[in-house]
Amino acid sequence: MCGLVGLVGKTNVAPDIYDALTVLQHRGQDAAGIMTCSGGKFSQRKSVGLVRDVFRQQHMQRLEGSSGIGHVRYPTAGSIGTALAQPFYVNSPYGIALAHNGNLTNREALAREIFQGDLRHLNTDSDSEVLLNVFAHELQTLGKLTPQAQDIFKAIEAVFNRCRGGYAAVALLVDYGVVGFRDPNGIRPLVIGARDVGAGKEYMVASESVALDVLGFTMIDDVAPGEAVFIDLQGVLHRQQCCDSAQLRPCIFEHVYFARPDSLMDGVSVYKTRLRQGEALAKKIMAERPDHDIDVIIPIPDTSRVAAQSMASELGLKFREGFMKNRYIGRTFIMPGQSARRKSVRQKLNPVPLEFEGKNVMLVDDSIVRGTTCRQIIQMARDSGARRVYFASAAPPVRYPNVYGIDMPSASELIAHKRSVEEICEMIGADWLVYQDLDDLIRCSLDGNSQLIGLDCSVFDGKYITGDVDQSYLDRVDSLRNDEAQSEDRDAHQAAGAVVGLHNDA
Ligand code: PIN
Repeated sequence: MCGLVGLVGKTNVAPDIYDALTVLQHRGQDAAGIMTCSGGKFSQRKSVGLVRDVFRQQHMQRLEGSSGIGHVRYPTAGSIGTALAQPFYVNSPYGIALAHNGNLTNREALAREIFQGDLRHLNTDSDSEVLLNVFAHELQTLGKLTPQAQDIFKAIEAVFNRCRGGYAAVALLVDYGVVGFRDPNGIRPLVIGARDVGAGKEYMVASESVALDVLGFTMIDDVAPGEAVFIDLQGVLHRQQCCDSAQLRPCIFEHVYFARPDSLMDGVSVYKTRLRQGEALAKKIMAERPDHDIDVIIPIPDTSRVAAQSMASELGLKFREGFMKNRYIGRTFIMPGQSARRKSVRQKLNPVPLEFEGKNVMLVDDSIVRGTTCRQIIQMARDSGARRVYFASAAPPVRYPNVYGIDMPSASELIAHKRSVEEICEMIGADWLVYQDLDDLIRCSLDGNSQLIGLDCSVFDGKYITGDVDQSYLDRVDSLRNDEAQSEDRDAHQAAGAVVGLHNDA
């Protein structure tokens, strides 16, 4: 997952983009980048690392201009290293920079078209570079010396016709403004907000509403699926629906894990969704085992806390913080490589023994993906003296790979792939395992907005809503994603990053 920001302001925007990126840091910790535009020139700084490590004072000073875009990224298969940090840039037409969140399912075909038909060069295997080149080509085809909002929207209409998958993007056009767009299914999120300053209105486009909140912007709207927004340098907001067949099917996993709970996504409060998840789990527990002997509900911090709290209150049980988290260690889910993940769990979580000694504990997590960290955590609970260790997942079994921009492991590495709940329970070493039902999870998200009628649930049901994902595509994803392939990729890309040196230290 990645985080995006685009901003057109009245003064230098880099400090606000920096702050917005720190708010979106949970969406990616591998690399960060900012590109700004002033007087017809781009300035950029991008590198690997957290926002606070990538940008130093000297970088910020050089990032001049009242329009800009920013990006935080996490590593996906085949995309690690400084050379792949975003935004990406092309000099023609006009000078365009683009940052992207998501995944194009027809990247390979588009890469061929770009080279053979559009006569453009791609320097990486990143689908963000593909998206940028498709957009640039479509703008170029219009042949306008000075593009108007309608030209930009026409180009984006063509982007939507050519690009499949889940994607949201922000782009910066030299001396024209900032563009934002969201794929025709709205799989990846994007919001727009405004802020009044003395000199007029400033606009921000961002992956999550929380970035608007913290920077003092008022949310205007979610960018609709298949919609594009363009903020020109005079500070005028233009919006247009650029796809006839758009339908809102946002990614349910944003609600499960990725988004911050204080974000509002497509009119749904992520916090309330997670409260509802806990209530639904409690009802399932009462239906499955009305005479259960759970003494205490313990969340596995952080994401599951909200659901665990409402679950405890619905069940009339104690909610206790049994694991203390070292907040200076990154999210394990996006940590590359199995051995690094295993080590980091123990460094990240430490049990409070008095919450476990002699008790039947129900541990709650947002989801079970590989099942490796939860196995360790269950063992930690036993080592701390728990009598019985039960486990609840606020999401259903993750059985299928994600092809829309969430870096799930290959299918063979998903613990629930081709396994029953009983088998999974045994593998993770729990005395009882409860999964959320998919219908309940969907209801928890939809209940927040009556206009929302569907979600992308492919990791749970294997239904890929873009209709272009077949077994051979999944097999290719599988071979790119397993840990062995990823560590080989990492080595290769680190070497390539050093040689290609695409990054430009502003
Ligand atoms: C962790 C969120 N969450 C924890 C991510 C673990 C799956 N894992 C998905 C559970 S946090 S495992 O709140 O962001 O810290 O199934 O791979 O063991």
